[in-house]
Amino acid sequence: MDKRVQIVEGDITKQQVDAIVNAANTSLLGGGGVDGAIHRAAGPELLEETRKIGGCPTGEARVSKGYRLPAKWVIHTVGPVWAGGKKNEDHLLAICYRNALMAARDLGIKTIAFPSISTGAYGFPLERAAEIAMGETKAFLDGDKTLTKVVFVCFGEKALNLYHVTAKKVFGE
Ligand code: AR6
Repeated sequence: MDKRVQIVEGDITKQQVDAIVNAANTSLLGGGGVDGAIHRAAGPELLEETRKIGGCPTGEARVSKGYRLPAKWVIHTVGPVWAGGKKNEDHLLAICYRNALMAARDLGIKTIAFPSISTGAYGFPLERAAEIAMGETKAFLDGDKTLTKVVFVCFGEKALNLYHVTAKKVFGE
C-alpha cells in the first residue's frame, strides 16, 4: 500500500486536509448527499462563489475556497450518472479523479480527501467506482512528488470494507 493513501470512515466535511473533493452536479449550485453536507458546513459564501463559477461539465473540476470548513479548498467535480455502463461512465469517473488531483497539484497543496464520487444519487456501482478511484490515484501518485496524503472517506462500514479490499488489489499489501 502506498503510504500516502489512507482509507477512513466518516464525514468528509470534518477532514483536516488542504482540500476536500465535492461530488457536485453540473450547476455547482448545491444538492443533496455529500454536496449538501459540504455546502451546509462551508456556509452560504460557498454558494456565492460557485454561482460565479457558473457550472462544470461532467468529468471536469473547479476550485473554490472552503470558507467555514477545516479544508482551505473545495475541488468540485461532477461524476457521471450511471446508465448501465455503456455511456462512457468509467472514463468519465476516472477523469473526475484525475482532474481533481491535477487541480490539487496546481494549487500546490499536499493533502486531499475524496468521497466516493457518483456512488450515491448517481447510482454508480460502488465496487467498480472504488477500483476506478484507486486505479487513477495510483497512476497519478506514481508520477507525483507534491501530494503527501490522499484520503478516501467512506460513508458507512460497507463502503469502508470494500475500499480496503480494493486497495489491496490496486496497491498491493
Ligand atoms: N461524507 C462522505 N461521504 C458522503 C457524505 C459525507 N458527508 N454524504 C454522503 N456521502 P452523493 P453522487 C457518500 O449522492 O452519487 C447531489 O445531490 C454517499 O454515501 O453525494 O455523485 C449532487 O448535487 C455516496 O457513497 O453523490 C448531485 O446532484 C457518495 O458520498 C448528485 O447528488 C456520493 O453520493 C451527485 O451524486
